[in-house]
Amino acid sequence: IELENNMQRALDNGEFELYYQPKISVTTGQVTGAEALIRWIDPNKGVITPDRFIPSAEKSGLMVPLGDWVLETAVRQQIDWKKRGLGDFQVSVNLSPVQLINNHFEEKLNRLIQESGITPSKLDVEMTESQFMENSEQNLSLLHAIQQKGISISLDDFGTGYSSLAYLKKFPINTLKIDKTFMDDYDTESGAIFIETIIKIAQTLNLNVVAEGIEHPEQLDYLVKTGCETYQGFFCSRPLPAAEFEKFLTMEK
Ligand code: G
Ligand code: G
Ligand code: MN
Ligand code: NA
Repeated sequence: IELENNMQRALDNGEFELYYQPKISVTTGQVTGAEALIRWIDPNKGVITPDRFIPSAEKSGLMVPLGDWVLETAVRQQIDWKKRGLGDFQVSVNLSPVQLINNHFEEKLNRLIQESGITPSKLDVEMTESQFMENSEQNLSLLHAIQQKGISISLDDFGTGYSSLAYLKKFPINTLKIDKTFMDDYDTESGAIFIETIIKIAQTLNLNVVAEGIEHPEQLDYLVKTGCETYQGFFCSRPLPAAEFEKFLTMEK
């Protein structure tokens, strides 16, 4: 309860901040996107990471307004970077399942697109496998509607949940994100087989593929050989506050 009260106050006081981690082209090294990752900057405790407050936000009902704030902030940021000539790339936002269950989600997206003027294809939403499977019938039509607006949909942490190949076929998905745990094992025979099989599945289904958690140059060398187009990871950059992310963009150019 105390945490919940504190979170509501933090939202009112503007203590939440979005950090951004670049998505990088494996072949060109260019920034192709940015994943928004929320942080709570508590005046006393400093930076609090989302695994410490998202679960209670989901239980308390605060996740809906907090998720709205994340979407609005990320969309505004995309447009601001575009206007300032820093880049016109896609921003990705992680969605919580409670945001999808909320009846007004589609309406909110429509309003956000209209009021902000963002090109819908510059917005990407990331969801985990378990999120796709919960309430799958309701989600299916909502996700189709989201994709029909031109927004893209990424399947996050792919391979760690219980998704079956049937889900990949049935659900509107643009991108598979290969979970870090797979990328950690790239240098073992069976590890490489898993990664390459996921990439093959993505190619077969015409999906984009992003490798997550790339920390070492050897992993990037490996990715070049596999045909994976995009990666994310500390090797290129940690998630950064917007101002630092902008410095990173300027250095890249
Ligand atoms: O950035 P970090 O590794 O601390 O993120 C931890 C977890 O929190 C990840 O699973 C990430 O997807 C999730 N997360 C980060 N930002 C958001 C957000 O804005 N909304 C939701 N629902 N989850 C987020
Ligand atoms: O669940 P999701 O994929 O949205 O979570 C992304 C989380 O992974 C972020 O919290 C981010 O801080 C973390 N992350 C991103 N790149 C790396 C990396 O190279 N190594 C590690 N250990 N974590 C990473
Ligand atoms: Mn993610
Ligand atoms: Na992930």
